[in-house]
Amino acid sequence: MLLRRIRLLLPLALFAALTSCEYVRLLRPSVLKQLNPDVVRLVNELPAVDDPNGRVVARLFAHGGLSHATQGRDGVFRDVVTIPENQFIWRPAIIRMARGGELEIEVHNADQNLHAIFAPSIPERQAMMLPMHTAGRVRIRLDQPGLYWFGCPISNHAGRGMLGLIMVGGEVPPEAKLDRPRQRRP
Ligand SMILES: [Cu+2]
Repeated sequence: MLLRRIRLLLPLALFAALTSCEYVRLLRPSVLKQLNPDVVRLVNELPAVDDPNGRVVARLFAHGGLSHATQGRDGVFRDVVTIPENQFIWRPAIIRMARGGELEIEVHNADQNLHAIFAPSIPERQAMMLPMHTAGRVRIRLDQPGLYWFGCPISNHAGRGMLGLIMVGGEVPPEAKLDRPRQRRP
């Protein structure tokens, strides 16, 4: 008898727990509308990023989303980034390169403010000014796998959200890896 009652109550309890759970609210149409393909790509990519970096990336760059740079026949990776109006973000905020090499970023400033891009590169960082409603291209070289930051150096734009990230994939030589197992972080 008791067992039967539990059998009846358990699904009800589970249902109550689920519907009161915050995550279910993510399924509302108004929220789903905000999940544009760039953001979905970012969410899908996060499990591949190691723990501490994954958390930083998720916290700072979620609304700009992620895109995969495409590699042309000439071997150069290319991607297009937009600065939307009045948002002080890069969209996408994260560019994923499958491996090291050259990356050409086409930047469109759709905002009414002057912006600029400072991007890491070997041997020297590249910079480009972007007056309002203009576009331009920067070509950079990143040889090693890892996370590289780019940003807008004007006023406090980077602090307001104009920080972006280039994630370069690929393997590093064994001698460049840490010689200890993966550690648990607090
Ligand atoms: Cu700016």
